[in-house]
Amino acid sequence: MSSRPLVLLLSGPNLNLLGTRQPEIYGTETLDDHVTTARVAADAAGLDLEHLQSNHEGVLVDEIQGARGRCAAVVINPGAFTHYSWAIHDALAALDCPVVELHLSDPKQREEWRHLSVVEPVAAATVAGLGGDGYRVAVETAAGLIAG
Ligand code: CA2
Repeated sequence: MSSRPLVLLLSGPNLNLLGTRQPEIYGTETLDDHVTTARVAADAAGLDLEHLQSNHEGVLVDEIQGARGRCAAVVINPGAFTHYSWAIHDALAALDCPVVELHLSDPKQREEWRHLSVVEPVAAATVAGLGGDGYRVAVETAAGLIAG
């Protein structure tokens, strides 16, 4: 059994489709590729990493609630929930560990409806616009926050 601090990586709706459409925005890598990148970065930082993707808001809320007292940090790409899920906002706000918001694209450079993030106010850091490399940067950011 590992005793390394645990990072929970959460992926929101439609991110399971990565690599199949809109490569000009989201790249050609799959979600599995990004999770592998995150795992390598976590391992190098001495952290364990768990990943869950869901298209369902309540499943993500349950998973965030389950992270309380169990995880050292949460890295989340909430997908479109970023822009309107106050339920995810409230669940993240109740955490006792740092949250890193992650996006492949930079939503603030896209359509106006993507400019609001309801996750941003409860995140210690946001990583956006770096494509797949953002997964490495987000985990390294989480490691820095865990280390204090
Ligand atoms: O840039 C990001 O990572 C986003 O979180 C991705 C979300 C979008 O709603 C956010 O504004 C920004 C959408 C993910 C959907 O990904 C797809 C990938 C391939 C085909 C269809 C959707």
